[in-house]
Amino acid sequence: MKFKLIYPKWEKLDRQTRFTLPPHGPVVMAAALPNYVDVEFVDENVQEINFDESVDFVGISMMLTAQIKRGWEIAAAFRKKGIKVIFGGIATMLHAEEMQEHADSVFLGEVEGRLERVFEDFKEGKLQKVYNYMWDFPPIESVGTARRGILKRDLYNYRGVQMVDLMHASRGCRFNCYPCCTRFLGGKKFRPRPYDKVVEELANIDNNRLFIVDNSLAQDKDWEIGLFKEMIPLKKKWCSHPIEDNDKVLDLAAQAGAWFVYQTIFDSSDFIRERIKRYHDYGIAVEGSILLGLDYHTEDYIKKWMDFLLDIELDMAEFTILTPFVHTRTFDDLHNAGRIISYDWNDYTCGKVVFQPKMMTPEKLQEMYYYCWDRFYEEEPANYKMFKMLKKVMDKEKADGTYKPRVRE
Ligand code: B12
Ligand code: SF4
Repeated sequence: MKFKLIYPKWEKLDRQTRFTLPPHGPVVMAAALPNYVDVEFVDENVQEINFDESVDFVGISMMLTAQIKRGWEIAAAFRKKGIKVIFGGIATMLHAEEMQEHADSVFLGEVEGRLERVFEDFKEGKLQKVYNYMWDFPPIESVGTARRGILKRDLYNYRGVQMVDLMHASRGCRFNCYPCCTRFLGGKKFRPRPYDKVVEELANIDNNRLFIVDNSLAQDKDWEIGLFKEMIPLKKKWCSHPIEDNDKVLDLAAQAGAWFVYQTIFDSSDFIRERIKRYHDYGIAVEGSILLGLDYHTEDYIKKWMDFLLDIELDMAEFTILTPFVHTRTFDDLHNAGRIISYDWNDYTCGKVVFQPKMMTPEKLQEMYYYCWDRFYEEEPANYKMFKMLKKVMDKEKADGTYKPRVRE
């Protein structure tokens, strides 16, 4: 059976460094497909979709809200030809009801151990409108090695340099941050994968540079310590979301190849200054994730905050605008207060103001967003900072003999 799995394109943040990471959801999903399914994957962010190819069944994987309207268009084109379409992925779960209007079937939840039934139903002409496995999590041991072979990996590079492969060592998140919907998706229980499965998967990725995409590694100190100890012999180099602020953990993370972290910078306190310094003390670079538009953010506050960000010497920064994604506390508050000004999901890129800020006009917040990007990268442009980060990883690789020139011919 020929199954075409598609990852729709979305609009990137307009000041962001231009490169595309390989998607993770689809390759993990593909690992759980029954053997008789012949899967072909298309990432529309780097490839064209051939709508004329003959296929039996189409799957559309959507991670971000900003992808879904394009996903609907793609689905409509295939359904017009009589080809059945199933939706899955994070944004499908978040927008479950409206998704059902645009597909033959909608899969909600994690797929491991569940796709046999879906494909049997399809073969027998009994595809269900909804497969709802939300919060009915499969055993974490059943998560298999992602099927990276379906990716055209040489399309994911920065100026010809091969970038990272993606991997996850756990699911769930025990925190419940204001703008985030992960609790709704993966549950509040932290679910680590068994170390041996993680190590086996890591060891078999033929790329030394990785992005460990877990929500936050800082969920369980003992687990982190165990994980990093297991990872040291692999000599991989990796970036991740936050790592626990603890000497032993940071030291082991650095030994295990921690290259940089995406760390939310929520204010200009000494706590944040110290947090960043401590990563740096262990040789771990930091890409700050800075969210603009909270109720106490005035123009003056943001400007002073910018000075602080430059002062603490963040290696890179990504500025985003508070966006009320569904199934977050942010959405509940702004929606209930009548402050949302756009429900057009294409605007939900995190680079556009879609709500009425408390301390300024939407136009001013949009202007401050560009101000922050421009000010942060004024003296050292993003390409230069990016190159410095790459140099850090190359130096680490040269030091432990894992360096391989990765520039494509
Ligand atoms: C990794 C990640 C990223 C990576 C993405 C790398 C990549 N190429 O994939 C990075 C760091 C780049 C990123 C960026 C952003 N992200 Co992000 N990210 C995540 C994170 C932590 C994990 C996603 C993941 O890979 N999960 C693991 C995979 C295996 O799970 P999965 O995709 O659900 O797949 C399973 C099932 O859904 C199913 N499945 C998947 N596809 C399909 C298809 C079919 C047909 C079927 C049947 C099943 C199926 O099978 C899989 C196995 O069970 C999530 C949080 C989360 N826990 O979901 C946020 C999350 C998706 N991100 C989010 C956001 C907002 C962003 C940003 C827009 C803003 C930001 N700065 O964070 C930016 C994007 C900006 C831009 N540049 O365009 C939001 C999405 C909100 C929304 N509604 O759009 C999330 C939910 C976090 C949050 N803040 O709430 N992100
Ligand atoms: S922002 Fe990170 S730590 Fe906070 S709830 Fe979301 S995934 Fe968890």
